[in-house]
Amino acid sequence: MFKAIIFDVDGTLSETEEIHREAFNHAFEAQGLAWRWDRVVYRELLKTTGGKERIRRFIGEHEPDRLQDRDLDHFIRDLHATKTKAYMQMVGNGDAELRPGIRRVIEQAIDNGIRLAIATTTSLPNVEALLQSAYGNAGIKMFEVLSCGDSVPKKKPAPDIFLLALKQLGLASNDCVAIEDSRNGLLSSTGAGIPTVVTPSVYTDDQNFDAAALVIDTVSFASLEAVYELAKRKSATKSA
Ligand code: XBP
Ligand code: MG
Repeated sequence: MFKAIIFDVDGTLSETEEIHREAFNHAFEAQGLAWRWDRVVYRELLKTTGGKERIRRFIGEHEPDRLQDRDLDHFIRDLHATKTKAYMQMVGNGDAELRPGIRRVIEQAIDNGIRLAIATTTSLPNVEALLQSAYGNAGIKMFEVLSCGDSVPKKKPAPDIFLLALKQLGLASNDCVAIEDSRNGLLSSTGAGIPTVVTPSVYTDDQNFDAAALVIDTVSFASLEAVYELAKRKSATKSA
């Protein structure tokens, strides 16, 4: 049996990207910017992981002169902080529901002594707000490892964030299974050698998931067990 489940957050634990999008637009308005990200624009921008990196990409594509600004880093950091505050507020108001199947998988993992970890590009305060809203104060303690956002030099699709989660768990990749919703996330988890189940989300349902062991709408504990056993069998045949 696998020893740990490593969860992605946005789009996997919960369909939070619409809340992120609203929070970005709130921050743009609050800072007097005429920018508005609609769903079509956001679907494309989401291919750039990390909110700060996403803002920088948008500036490069729409207001390239700003790239010369000496205080651009400060401007982006400040704008992103406003966005994170708005996001936390909305999640705190209960706007984010766990995706179907997630609560049951977490329950069964705890019943079976399976360790829980998170590997996400989003910021730690956002993860804490979501876990708090879903489980109250006990939420954060349920996850032994919270590997988030800027704690690694390279964000998804680089494997860094999943490698950090493995290191903090003290486990090998083939002791774990991962759940992701996006191609960037899948490339990151499989890049770290972790068998991965993909549950496509509203913003990733058109992406390529060839590297996934399994693509399903709703994750179940049995689907994680199946993916783990398949990966174990594959590595056994390879070494035979
Ligand atoms: C998805 C992301 C994040 C969020 C926005 O993270 O790429 O950037 O879109 O959150 P995940 P921040 O790995 O959980 O799918 O603005 O805090 O980056
Ligand atoms: Mg995701």
